[in-house]
Amino acid sequence: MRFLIVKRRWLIYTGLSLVLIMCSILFFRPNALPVDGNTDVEHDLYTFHMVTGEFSSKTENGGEIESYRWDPGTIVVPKGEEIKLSILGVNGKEHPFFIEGTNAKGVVKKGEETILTLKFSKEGTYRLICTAHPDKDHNGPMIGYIVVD
Ligand SMILES: [Cu+2]
Repeated sequence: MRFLIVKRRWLIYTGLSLVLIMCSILFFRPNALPVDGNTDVEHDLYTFHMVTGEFSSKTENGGEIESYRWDPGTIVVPKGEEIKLSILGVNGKEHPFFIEGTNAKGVVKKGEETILTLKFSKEGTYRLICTAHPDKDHNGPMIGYIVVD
């Protein structure tokens, strides 16, 4: 029976070699490993995107229920920074809206992008409310939440 004898020193040398190889790869090609937070999109840091969406379903007695939504339903934005909110109309013909506690308002139309420039000076949660679909009796609630932090 033959045994392969592995000396502790070999393991250490092998480990050190691997570390050295990894370091030289990173030194010569710093983008070789995927890194979170690659800042190529820095200019877009304060642009927030939403779309208008729709849920629909049939009830047991054959009725239809539907609800329009902002998607994502919540965004977190920085306080005191100018941000852009871009909303693309996908579902629903038209969504007139306002942001509670501000004078921001507008309309999102199907196939069009509505872009607002906003700056919140106070922390808090602001509701983005579609006046055509504000609650369940009007195919809503189409209410989004803008958390200013
Ligand atoms: Cu709406």
